[in-house]
Amino acid sequence: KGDSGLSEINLLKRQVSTLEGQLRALQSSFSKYKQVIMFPNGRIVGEKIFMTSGYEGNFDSLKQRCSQAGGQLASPRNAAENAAIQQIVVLYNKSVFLGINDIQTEGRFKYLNGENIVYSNWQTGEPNNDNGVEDCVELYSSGKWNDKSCGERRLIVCEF
Ligand code: 293
Ligand code: CA
Repeated sequence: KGDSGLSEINLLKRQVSTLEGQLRALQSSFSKYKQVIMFPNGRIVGEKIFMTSGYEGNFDSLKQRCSQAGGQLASPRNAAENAAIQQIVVLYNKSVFLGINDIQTEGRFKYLNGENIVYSNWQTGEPNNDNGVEDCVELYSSGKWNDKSCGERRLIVCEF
């Protein structure tokens, strides 16, 4: 059993080296597929992916469509995520509805899971609950937010 231990080690070394090569190839292939699939309607921020299908509808319709696809309406939790959604708004020149509203309690904006928002980017003077009917949140091409009636139609952006 003298050098059979050594050849076992050498065998394992060759197997590890083979796997390293296969992993590098997989990483490079995956990287290219991500570029392709994100063009031009998707953005990646950390672990989060934002994507539009170009569909427009009211808040309930957008919420349902994102959920049906296994995601949820875009809910930016920091400036980087907000900027990624803004890029999609600029690309389409259409404002989007976020997964944020104050339907439950006027003036207390929450995510769809009921959590209070941890980040906001209101336009100066917003939210103003204009005419007392604005419980949803749209994101402008400036990246700034405005509260707006949930019955208006806006561009869909989902997060996954
Ligand atoms: C008012 C005053 C405007 C503002 C608008 C939006 C509607 O008309 O300055 O832009 O409300 O807040 O959501
Ligand atoms: Ca408003």
